Amino acid sequence: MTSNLSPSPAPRLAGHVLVEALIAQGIHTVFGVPGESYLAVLDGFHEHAEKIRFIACRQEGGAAFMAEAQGKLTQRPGICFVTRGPGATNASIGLHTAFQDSTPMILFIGQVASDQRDREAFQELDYRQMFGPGTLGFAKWVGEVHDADRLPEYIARAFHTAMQGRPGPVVIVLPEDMLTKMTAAPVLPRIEPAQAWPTPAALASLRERLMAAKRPLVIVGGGGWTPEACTALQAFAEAWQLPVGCAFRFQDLFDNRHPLYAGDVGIGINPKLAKRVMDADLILAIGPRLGEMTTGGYTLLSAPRPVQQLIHIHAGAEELGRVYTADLMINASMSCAAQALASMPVPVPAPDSVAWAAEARTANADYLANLVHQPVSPLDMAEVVKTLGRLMPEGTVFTNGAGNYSGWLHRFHQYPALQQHGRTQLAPTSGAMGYGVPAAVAASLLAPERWVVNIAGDGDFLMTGQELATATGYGAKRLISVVVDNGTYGTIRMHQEREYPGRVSGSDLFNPDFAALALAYGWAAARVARTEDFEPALQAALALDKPTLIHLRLSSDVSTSRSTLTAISEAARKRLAE
Ligand SMILES: Cc1ncc(C[n+]2csc(CCOP(=O)(O)OP(=O)(O)O)c2C)c(N)n1
Repeated sequence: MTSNLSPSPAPRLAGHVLVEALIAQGIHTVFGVPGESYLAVLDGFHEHAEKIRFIACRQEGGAAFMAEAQGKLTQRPGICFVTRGPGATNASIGLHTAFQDSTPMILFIGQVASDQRDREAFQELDYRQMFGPGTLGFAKWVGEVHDADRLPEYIARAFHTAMQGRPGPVVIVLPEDMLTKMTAAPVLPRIEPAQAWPTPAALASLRERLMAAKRPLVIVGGGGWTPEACTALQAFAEAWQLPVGCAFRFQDLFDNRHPLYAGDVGIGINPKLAKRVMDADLILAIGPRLGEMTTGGYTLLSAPRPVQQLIHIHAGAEELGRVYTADLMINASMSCAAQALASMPVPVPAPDSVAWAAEARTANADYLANLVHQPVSPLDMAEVVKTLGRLMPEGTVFTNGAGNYSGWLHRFHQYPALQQHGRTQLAPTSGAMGYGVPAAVAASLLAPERWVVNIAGDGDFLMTGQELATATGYGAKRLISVVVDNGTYGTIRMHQEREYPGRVSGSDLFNPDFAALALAYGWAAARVARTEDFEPALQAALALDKPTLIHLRLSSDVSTSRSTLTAISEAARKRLAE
């Protein structure tokens, strides 16, 4: 029998074999917090320091978010290493985010030695119970490696599982004694995910339904998109003159400046687009799992059977029919689906004569009209976002976590498409606060030539703000963090005013001097309280050779891009009085 593996490598530490395997998979950076449970792996990183680096983060939540961002940026699994119990529990937020966002990621966890298992040994946890697929939301698969000789098999499966079907996180548990065994295990070549193609019959049915439609709308989203797939998606939309909306926090899959762009189907959706979704006679969902945030809480598309005709294309068979019983379900990888759609014969006569050509133009006009805002003083968030869009170089990566402040970014920033600059929106569909700072640090360290802007709420920022130290320590430069300080967990305050007006509880914040904090981390800093001071502060940050934090001081009354706290509270009081 022939083999394509290099012939019998010399025996070496299993911890080293693991690091060699990652290098062979094209991984040059991993994120983590060290632990005594996986010293042999750390020694492997020392051994191969010229080919791979271990970024030591300040908390495992930050490390896991960084790996998740790496997965989004590279479309290959982001890699995170943490120690047992306390490390793994801290990292769980990154796993949950990777799961909800369909991001390929592998979390390696050091585990107690095999001869101590099941004694509740020091920091012992059973990760199969904790993160196993039975929990429906942490990991696609949890593997525990007991035999060092089988490391290549586990790693290969981890890479396949993370990237195939609906992409997502995998956990690999590493018993300490396994890592210190000597093994001659081979290093496997780079793994490519298996792809699923739509069948000719499914495509024919799709085409027939599209030809019969009067008001179709495409919604794109989900994991597994490549530049080629996004290019094909655009070609398909152009050939058929289809309006395209992007699912919640997947706004960079279609060029927002394209005349067929209809806007984002997420939180704070343009009311006209929400109506367009409801009035459509055919929704062609390519890739999104059609979750709560993309469906307006399952109201824009009612579950399980929407009023609109629904064609659902998804890479994970288990997602099809999970919530929505679509009229046509196609189980296909995004690149295969998009290529197949792009090569589908277009209608005769010319595309301009399709029934919905005028609708597509109106959809875009509505999107453009939604970019116009009413100026607010003294500090206008819409102007801040527009200034960033104007001054930052094309292809700048924007990151955020969770909070009302992100609404201005989502509404007013025009993201380019993935095929133009890779992913430029790193934002958690899981709604995890604290995501934006580590995601920005990861993006900056992985691609130092690019500019990265994080926008964070004051609550959001301090959840992972200590990762500013990681940025400084590893020499990040083209990095800006804009902290939107309104002195409150504003989103929660908004919900309180809606449901229990005037009864504020648990949502007020005491904040540090953010600019002074940034300086202490070795960053530059600026304070901005008026719209006109933002542009000079940004210009100064762009001229610097180190990261900058820009502290925006905002009134707590500024709640969303459409309303103030006072207005929300008054409307609620009126409603309750009726
Ligand atoms: C880790 C985490 N904890 C709690 C929440 C619930 N939550 C959602 S938004 C929010 C407040 C965000 O406050 P801030 O960052 O100051 O932004 P703002 O809403 O004021 O713009 C909270 C507590 C969450 N989404 N994630």
